[in-house]
Amino acid sequence: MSFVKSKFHHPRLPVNDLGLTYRDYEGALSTLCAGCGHDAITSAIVQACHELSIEPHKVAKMSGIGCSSKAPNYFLNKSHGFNSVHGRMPSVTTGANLANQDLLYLAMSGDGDSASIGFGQFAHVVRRELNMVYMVANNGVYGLTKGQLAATADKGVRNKAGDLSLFTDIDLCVSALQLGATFVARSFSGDKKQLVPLIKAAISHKGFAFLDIISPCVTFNNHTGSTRSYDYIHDHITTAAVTDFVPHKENITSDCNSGEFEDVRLHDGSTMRIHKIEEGYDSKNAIKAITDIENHKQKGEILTGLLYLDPNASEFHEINNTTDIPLNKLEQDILCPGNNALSSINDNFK
Ligand SMILES: Cc1ncc(C[n+]2csc(CCOP(=O)(O)OP(=O)(O)O)c2C)c(N)n1
Ligand code: SF4
Ligand SMILES: [Mg+2]
Repeated sequence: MSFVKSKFHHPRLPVNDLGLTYRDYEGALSTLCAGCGHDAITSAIVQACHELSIEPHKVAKMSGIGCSSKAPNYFLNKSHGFNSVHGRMPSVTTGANLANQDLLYLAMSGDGDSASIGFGQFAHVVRRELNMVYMVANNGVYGLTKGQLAATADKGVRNKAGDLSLFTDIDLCVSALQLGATFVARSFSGDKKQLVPLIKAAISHKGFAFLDIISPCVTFNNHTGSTRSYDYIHDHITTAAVTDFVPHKENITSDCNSGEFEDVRLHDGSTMRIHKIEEGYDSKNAIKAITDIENHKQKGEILTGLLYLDPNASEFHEINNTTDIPLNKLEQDILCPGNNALSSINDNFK
């Protein structure tokens, strides 16, 4: 197998507003197992960023450790990236975002990375409402270390080695909702039609956007009895709302009858269109979203789609009233308040 990616592409590939083709948003050749769900997520991210005409140099790809955390190497090779430490991506992203709020923080994590060693960091970055897109490639196992059960594995399932999951699983969408995330969605790596608009909407959301993506591990969690295998997901997936994403510069067109969809205006002026297939599904109700997730789980189903959105969300810098200028661009004269200011501060402590 060759590990060199061909640079050749068709001369008439479609270009976006920046004149870039989707190939300009690709990364290195993937070294993940053939058929790994994480590669499908990579492809959805490439498509979403190309269609949104994201400037690659204004993106910071953040990750921890795991097969999923390797994935940022396979998209957006012209962007910044920080492959950090297992479970520590949220604190590294918080630091980076504090220093430069002008970048788009696209984070990729695994269920081991976020629901086990990094669960504490996950909880705090949600409640701090950091402006970022936090994606978890959820396969129910630690893929990179050969298939140990992750904390997202359903109680009672066995991994490929036969080990039984003894404890209650952690549902990261439920946790994110309880901790105050203002955008919460779940999707499946094999459903690009649903995944791409959700990624685009998450990118346009101002505030903390969480996306849990069921992403089967073909090597260690695709056996009979697994609740994260391709077959199981195909048989048990239920869609809460079919979501479409419409950038504000495009005319909104639809051949749906009114009542079949709802347009939700996002903070950046773009529009998210939710096609309701469940009578009265309300994506603005976090409590109901938790109940819906749990009710479907009782029936052995995985509820996907946009589960919750607060279009008027705030974010970390706003809440903390920080300066609009990225900290890494503050000049000496702003950073140093001068003698008089220092003297008056000191006077307060006398
Ligand atoms: C501090 C630390 N503890 C443990 C490990 C070993 N380790 C590497 S990846 C991993 C789990 C990865 O699982 P997940 O985050 O679900 O990613 P996946 O490989 O399934 O995509 C573990 C336990 C490590 N690298 N660092
Ligand atoms: S071990 Fe599993 S998660 Fe890791 S690359 Fe292979 S299929 Fe993907
Ligand atoms: Mg995993």
